[in-house]
Amino acid sequence: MTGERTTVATLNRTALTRRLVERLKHDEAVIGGIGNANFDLIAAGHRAQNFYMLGSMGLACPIALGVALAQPQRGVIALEGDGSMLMMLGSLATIANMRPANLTIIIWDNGIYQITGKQATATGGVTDIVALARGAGFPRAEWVRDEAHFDILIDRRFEAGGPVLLAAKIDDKPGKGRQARDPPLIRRRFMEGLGASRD
Ligand SMILES: Cc1ncc(C[n+]2csc(CCOP(=O)(O)OP(=O)(O)O)c2C)c(N)n1
Repeated sequence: MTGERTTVATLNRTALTRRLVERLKHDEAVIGGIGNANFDLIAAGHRAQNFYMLGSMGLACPIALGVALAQPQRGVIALEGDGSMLMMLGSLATIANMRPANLTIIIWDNGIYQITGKQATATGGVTDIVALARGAGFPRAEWVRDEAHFDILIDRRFEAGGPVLLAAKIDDKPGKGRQARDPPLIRRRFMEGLGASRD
């Protein structure tokens, strides 16, 4: 591993997700990616503004982009695993070019596809997700150095404008909770939570 990545602590997704949710104060929309990102999001306590992506890797960021563009006054946060993010790298370029000032992306980088058996991902090798985001044109992309740094990054994420990408090196622990595997229910609750229900 080279560069800034070598100086960051290995953190825990469950603990960081809890810290994130505790710091939300403005009905922010939070879009959880497939698997562990979702499991820890619901473990931190279900919120009406949470969306849990099921089945498809890499869709937290595209969905969050759509929400951020549709509701520019609302803070929007995407939580995605490194393996899933690697499947949808083009969305970083799209987001950087569309410049939604209200969007934050958090990448949980364990360097493995944890949930399917811990196979290595590219970010477990030489690939640096923060460098990729900067190359895509993100005005701000940073490694989380430790828990206290995470809190500061979350609290001040929009000081220099968005979009922002934060990446944390995390351990190989699985997520703790389980969301309902019911896409229509997840969608309906999310739309209501955002005041966008058409029903
Ligand atoms: C297109 C696609 N390929 C493969 C899978 C199977 N799959 C589901 S989750 C997952 C791993 C996700 O890895 P990552 O995003 O890094 O999260 P982690 O499990 O490490 O927390 C895989 C391979 C899938 N759901 N969709």
